[in-house]
Amino acid sequence: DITKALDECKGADSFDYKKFFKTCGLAGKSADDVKKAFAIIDQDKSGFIEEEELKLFLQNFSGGARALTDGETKVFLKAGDSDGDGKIGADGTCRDTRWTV
Ligand SMILES: [Ca+2]
Repeated sequence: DITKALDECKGADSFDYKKFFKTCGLAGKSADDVKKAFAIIDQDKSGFIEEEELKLFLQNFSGGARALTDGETKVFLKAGDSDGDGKIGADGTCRDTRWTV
């Protein structure tokens, strides 16, 4: 669940997106559910998840959660950025993301 997932990565540089998705139950969810999660992370509704939004990723789940470190954000972004433009497409199909678990 979410609380456990957040607890597992509360230490700086301990965030692992695969582990997080798995623990919070996002892994194996339908494309529609993933799309909903993307819409929440994409706070300015630009259709893309930019580095700054990704940095605050954990706070979308809990207001008291920490921001990701620069290193964690870069790894997370790189993992999901399929075309290397520095942001992650959050369009209807989410086909632009390589975040798979
Ligand atoms: Ca955005």
